Amino acid sequence: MSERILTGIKPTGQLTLGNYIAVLKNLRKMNDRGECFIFIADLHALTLPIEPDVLRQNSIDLAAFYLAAGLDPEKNALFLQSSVSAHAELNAIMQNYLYMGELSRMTQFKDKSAKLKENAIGLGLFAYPVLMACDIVLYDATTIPVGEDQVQHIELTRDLVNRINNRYGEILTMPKAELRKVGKRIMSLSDPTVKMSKSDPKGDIFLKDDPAVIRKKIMSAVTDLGCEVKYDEENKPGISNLLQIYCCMKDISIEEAEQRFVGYRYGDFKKAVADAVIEELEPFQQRYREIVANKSYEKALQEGAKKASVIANQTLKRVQKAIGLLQE
Ligand code: AQP
Repeated sequence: MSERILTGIKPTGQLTLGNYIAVLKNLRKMNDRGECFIFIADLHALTLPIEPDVLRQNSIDLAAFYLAAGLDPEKNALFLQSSVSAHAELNAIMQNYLYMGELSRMTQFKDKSAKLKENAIGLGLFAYPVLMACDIVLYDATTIPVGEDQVQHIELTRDLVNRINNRYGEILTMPKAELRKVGKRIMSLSDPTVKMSKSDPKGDIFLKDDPAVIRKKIMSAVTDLGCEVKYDEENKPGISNLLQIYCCMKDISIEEAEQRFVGYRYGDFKKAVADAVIEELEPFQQRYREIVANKSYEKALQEGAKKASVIANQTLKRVQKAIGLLQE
């Protein structure tokens, strides 16, 4: 089977530069590599409290951003997770094949639940990796491009596939995580020791930010002692983060960027980073505004859900049959 790529983003807040680098920037290349299933993870967005209007608006924005990033809806499937019911149906089955001990070791659960009162931690937050595993196996996905924080969930999905295939025969496809060399974890501009995150927005660059706002945020980003533009995560986390961002915008290696900035002062370096981000995001934002205005995401989502449902239902049936559920 040729490569089948699956990727999703949760519509939990305004999209950040971290989401752009992790997923959106690579969509065009993904289109050329194989068949892509690209979804809006709206069921996952419910794992933390969210207002209905906000969820709706974030989902629309995300669909428009996917299209603005170059997703070809004719060739690939763009859909809402909640519009393909097989996700929830397979989840009801697979939650019996992943265990409490495994789920409680997930660092994302530990991080997110630590910020909540105990009686506000939903079961869905705990069981998030089960649904994520279902998202992946439903499409026989072979390749999952992710940021570093999601690798543990993909490993758990691989354990689940092994478990199911060993017990019932080869019914699920083994996926693998694809991690970029540069940009696997973009950090906050105001605190480069924490991840840039849409549900905890501090020091974020949002994809809807005006160029002037982006410039201001980058120019006031936290930097480090010293004056050399060098990649050193431990001693220079602020400069290292800006270097990563620059490299992702320009598609170059860290070594190339270090060479380029020999003898630069921090201020001039930041200006170059701001120029690079604005140059990349301005045309993308223009396309996004056009798509929102003409609502072309509506047809793309409808067609995408139909295409996705065909494949997802085939997998669901295969699993139901293998485990002994009676099917007409
Ligand atoms: N800062 C980041 N650096 C690199 N990759 C990132 N990703 C997110 N933030 C960064 C990657 O983006 C993809 C989609 O993420 P998601 O929305 O499904 O979940 P997330 O990782 O939890 O992203 P956020 O922004 O931190 O969302 P919230 O705050 O809602 O939890 C994933 O591949 C992710 O790795």
